Order: sequence, then C-alpha cells, then structure tokens
Amino acid sequence: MKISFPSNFKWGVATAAFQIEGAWNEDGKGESIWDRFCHTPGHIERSDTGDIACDHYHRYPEDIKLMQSMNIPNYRFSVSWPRIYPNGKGAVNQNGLDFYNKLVDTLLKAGIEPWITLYHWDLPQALHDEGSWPERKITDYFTTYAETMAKALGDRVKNWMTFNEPWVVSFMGYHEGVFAPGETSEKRALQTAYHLMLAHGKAYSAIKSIHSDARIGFTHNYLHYHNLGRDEKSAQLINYKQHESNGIFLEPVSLGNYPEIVLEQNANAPTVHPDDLKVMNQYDFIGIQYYFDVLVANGEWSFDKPFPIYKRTEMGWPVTPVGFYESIMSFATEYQVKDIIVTENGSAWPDTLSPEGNVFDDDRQHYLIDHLYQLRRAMDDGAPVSGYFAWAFMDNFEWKHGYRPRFGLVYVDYGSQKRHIKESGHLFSKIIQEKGFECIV
Ligand code: GCO
Repeated sequence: MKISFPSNFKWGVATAAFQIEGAWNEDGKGESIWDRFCHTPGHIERSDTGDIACDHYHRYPEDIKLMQSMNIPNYRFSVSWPRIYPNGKGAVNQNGLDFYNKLVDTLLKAGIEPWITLYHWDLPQALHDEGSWPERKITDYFTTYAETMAKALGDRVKNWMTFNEPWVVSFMGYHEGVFAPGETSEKRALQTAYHLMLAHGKAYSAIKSIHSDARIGFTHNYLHYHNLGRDEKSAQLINYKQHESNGIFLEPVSLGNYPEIVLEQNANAPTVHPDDLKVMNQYDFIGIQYYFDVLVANGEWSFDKPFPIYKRTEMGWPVTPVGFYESIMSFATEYQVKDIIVTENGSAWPDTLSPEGNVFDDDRQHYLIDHLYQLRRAMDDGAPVSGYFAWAFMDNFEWKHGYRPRFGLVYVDYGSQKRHIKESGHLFSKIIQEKGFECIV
C-alpha cells in the first residue's frame, strides 16, 4: 500500500546558523551568547565550539548544489543576528546582509524556496549584557532586526519564522542553565518566554507592514508528556506541565489567552497585559518540532531516564512515533492552529562512514518512515498540516553535546569537511519525488 502526501505538500530540510556556519568572527560578525558559552570551559562536550562548524559560511554554494541533487524543494535556515547587528542594535554590518543575500539568490537559482528563522538562539552578547530577554526593551531591538531583514530579503523570501523553540530558549537557557546564557532563575525564564512571544507579535506586524504577502510563524517543540507510570501524581504534574511547556507559547499566539493555571499556580509567572495578548495573537502558520515523548512516572518527568521499553537514539531519547501523531492532533484541536508545518523532526544515531563513502543508517530511515506514517494519520484525522522539514540537512553542532550526535541526512567528515549523502538522504529524496512511500502490511 502507498502512503501518499498531497502534491502541494511542502518538503524540506532544516538547519540553524550557529550549528553550521562557522566563521564566528569573520567579516564584522559580533559575538553571540553561544560563542561566549562555548568559549567558557565546562559547558560543551569535548570543548567543541561553533567557530568552524560545517564551514557553511564559505561552502554554501556546494551545500546548495548537494541539496539540489537531492531534489529538496524547501530549505529552512536561520540568520545570525550578530552577523547583521554585531552589537544587537545600532549600525548594520553590510557584510552580514551580503552573505544572506547571496545565500538566498543561490537557493532561488537552484529552484529551492528559502524559509528563514530569525532567532535560532544566537543572541548578540552585547544585548545579553544589557539585560537580555527578561527585559522588555529587547522586544524593540528584535523588531528592528526583523524589519531590517524583511527590507533586505522580503522581495524574495516569503516564509518567515520569528523564533525557534521559545521553550528551549527560556527554560534550558534561563532556568535549567544547560544552554546559553546558562542562567538558573525560573522567574527570568518565564519573563523570557513572555517577551519572546511579545517580540514575535511585534515582528509579525513589522514584517507584514513591509511585505503584506509574507507568511509568518514561529516554531514550537511540542512537549508531549506520556504518563508511563499511569499514576495520579504523574497525571497531576502533566496537567500543569502541559500548560507551562506548551500553553504559554501556543495559547497567546493561536488563541489570544495566557493559561490561567500557570498564573494561579506559579508565583514566578509574569504579569500579563491584555494589550500584549492582542499583539501576540498573530500568525499565518505555526511550526511543530517533535523528537520524542517526555516520559513521566511517580510524579517525575525525565528526558533521558532509562525506561527499558523504548529504543533510544544517540541523544538517549526514546523513539515514540505515536507521540508525534498525538502532538500534531493537540496542535490542531486543543490549540486550533489553522496551518501546521512540521519544521523539525529527526534523529541522531552512531553513524559510520564506509570506505566507499556510504552511511547505512537503517535506524534513521526507520525513524523517518515511522514518523511520516504517523503524520499522514494525523492528516487523515483532519490536522491541517502543509509541510514537513527533516532535521537536519547535514550533521552539525548539537549544542551542549558538540559534534558527537549526528542528525544529518548528509554525513559531514569534520576533518576534511567532505559531505556524503547518507542512505536516509537518498530515501528522503525518493519520498519527495514520489510524494510518499510504499509500505508493506
Ligand atoms: C532543537 C533545535 C535544533 C536541534 C535539534 C536536535 O530542536 O533543539 O531546533 O537546533 O539541533 O532539535 O536536538
């Protein structure tokens, strides 16, 4: 039987500036909080940094050629804010704009549609020093940056994402302290979350006023909590966490509300202004990013506790494709998102490059097929999903884990910077061409 997708379904691959570009201090680029975080010992496995990464800043023409050879019609990438504004605000760095202009033109020439994320975590260090996301004034700096990008590229780029995973930015960066800038304050995390969504709304209006035909959204890593212990304590925790992890981002943007339960139960919750909610409540699509279910037992949640029944990726994450179906359904029903795009989904495995230059990544191929199957099921059940972007186009810098986990459809040999299409990359290319895949039942 064939699992088919509509002919206008948008297939693509995704990356992010800090994870692939390198050239961390070239052509006038300013320092970002991730540069600082990596250069401070003790944060990243093996002391890896983003200084060179995949050297995409210099190798983008070859990378785009490779994408074209794989028949990839859409490419989601992010712009590095400190490449455009080395200090986050003030004078624009023309070299930075030139780079993204060339990137966009090369993509379009190759027949690939660009999708831009404005913020994939690399905040200019100067703005962090000035108060960072917990201070409201940063929402204006972000809006100016969004306007600059819309003016520079909006004649050719129609698809914009303001923020990538505001949950990760807020909670991993300001509460758990494991991502840049490495803070550990719940209050500052919740304030950050609020300002990110406010900045989303302000940037939405700013971009639309320059290009009314732009399509703008943000992307959210939906946290799907699975009550593995089937116990009451876990059920209660999930009831709250669902709102704190998903509601505070999706409700303001999609429904114009802020979840009451967070305001009632958390003394660190921000003060919500009704006028802000009106600003936040604007989008054309919302990206869902899904990797795994968060497992809960005995009232405790965990990203990587060894619950034995699941197969685990190189990240230690359980493989839970049915959770993908449920997450998409929740986007569609609970949050009533009118246009959903899967902006990231993928997996890391311990790949090996054969002497002939092949990577036989069976696990990644199974993961891809299993998740596409569940996506199709959600569409059959009425979820308005219009696209799927695989994470990632190529292996890259995986944040605190450095270059160890490999998420790419393309293998990167970091020593020589040579790229090799993995078997999963060939499979994805075939799925795109055939608008689906054969499935034996
Ligand atoms: C995220 C980011 C990506 C990650 C990917 C794998 O979802 O965390 O958008 O930058 O690399 O998710 O962890």
